[in-house]
Amino acid sequence: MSNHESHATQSLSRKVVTEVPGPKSRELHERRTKVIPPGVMALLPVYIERAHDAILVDVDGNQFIDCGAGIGVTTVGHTNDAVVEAAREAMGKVTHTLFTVTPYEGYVQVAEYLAKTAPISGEKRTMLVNSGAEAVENAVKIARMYTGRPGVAVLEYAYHGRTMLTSTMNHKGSPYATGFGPRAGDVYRAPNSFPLHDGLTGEEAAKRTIQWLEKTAGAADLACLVAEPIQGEGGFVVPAEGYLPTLAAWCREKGIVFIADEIQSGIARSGKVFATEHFGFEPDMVLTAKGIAGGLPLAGVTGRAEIMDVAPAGGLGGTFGGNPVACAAAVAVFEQLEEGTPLREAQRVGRVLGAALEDLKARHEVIAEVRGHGAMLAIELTEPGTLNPLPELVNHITQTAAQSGVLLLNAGLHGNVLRFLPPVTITDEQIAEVAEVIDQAITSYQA
Ligand code: PLZ
Repeated sequence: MSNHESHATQSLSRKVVTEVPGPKSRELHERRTKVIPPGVMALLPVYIERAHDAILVDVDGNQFIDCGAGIGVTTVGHTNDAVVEAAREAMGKVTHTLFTVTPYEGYVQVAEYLAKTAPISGEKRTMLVNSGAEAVENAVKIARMYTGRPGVAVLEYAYHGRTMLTSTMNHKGSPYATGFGPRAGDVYRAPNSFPLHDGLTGEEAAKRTIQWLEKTAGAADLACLVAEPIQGEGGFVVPAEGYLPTLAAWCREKGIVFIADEIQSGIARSGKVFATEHFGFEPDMVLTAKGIAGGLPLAGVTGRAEIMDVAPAGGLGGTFGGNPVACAAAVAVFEQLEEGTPLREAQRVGRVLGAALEDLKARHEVIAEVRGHGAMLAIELTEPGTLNPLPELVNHITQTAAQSGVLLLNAGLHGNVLRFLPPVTITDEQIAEVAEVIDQAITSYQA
């Protein structure tokens, strides 16, 4: 516990001392626009100076309750003491070698933890890369080599990244792929299971997905099906019970590799180490990133040994993949996972925030649904009595909340979902404040 700076930040709470963004942030933003293209956007252009647990402190001294955790990254809390300490120590020992040139223990340790925790039976292997999109790319490459087939099946509402292949795999053309083409070939987007909108049981929805894929792609042409057990950017879509197990059984029967993209839903986010565990099925591969290293860039492709072992020596790698500092941070995250605190805290957030959101739903007809698991919850906002999306209301809420010192993220194909993925260290009091801010924002919109 040598991290005195973060301890000083620990007791911080929500505080707004300037308009948002404040003068220093506006000045930085001005500088930024001269050197950074607008394609790299800023949802809330307050410039962050430091952060701890669930609080972000900006350069003007404003303190925000963070309900986004850098889009699901700092699950164990911003500047988590053990993560910071482990990374500092590793940094001073070895910053980089390139694991495929001269290896080091940290990479092996992360692969051992993933072999132990990934929801796949039997022998497992892991390769480490830098980002979620890179994990998806590698998983698809390996699945193609293993099956000798080209096709990649994905689901409606999916998000898998911003590289050429993964931006083709996303449901949303704009802003991810439109105009950036040509897109990757052999990607087939099938209907998903979205209980609020399709009213189907898991079996019915799976049947629809399977029929669609068999008709358009043909099972014999499919290398893999890539699915987020709980869809992230798509709006925290939780599939109906039985959907994923039915798909997984079909994949097994047809020799299609089932790849669970747990980049947003994994590593304690949903109240289980992997969200897959909520649904009772076994994928062939599971992808991790975001929360795995507590804020440092690291991602993993973990899969059944039989599949992972097909790539020849030298066929997999990358300069920075499994960087020693990032691996040390990941080990610090896994040690905490083993001890149990992040899971217990994610479950607490699920209970406390879940109840607060249900309470809001009871008082505001515009909330069509509260959904999700653990510290991965969302509300969908629609015109009362219909399912017509209300993205303007979501914008109003996020903007009003920012002015009150709460950072909220939207999601969903139509931008009408508010998603909550705070660091699990967010306190019950902070959750109550967030709910109150949203309550007032909805009321002020309707007024
Ligand atoms: N798969 C399920 O959620 C990343 C995107 C942020 P990278 N989601 C946040 C942005 O606007 O670029 C994500 C995900 C799922 C893959 C990815 C991609 O992970 O680490 O951003 O490449």
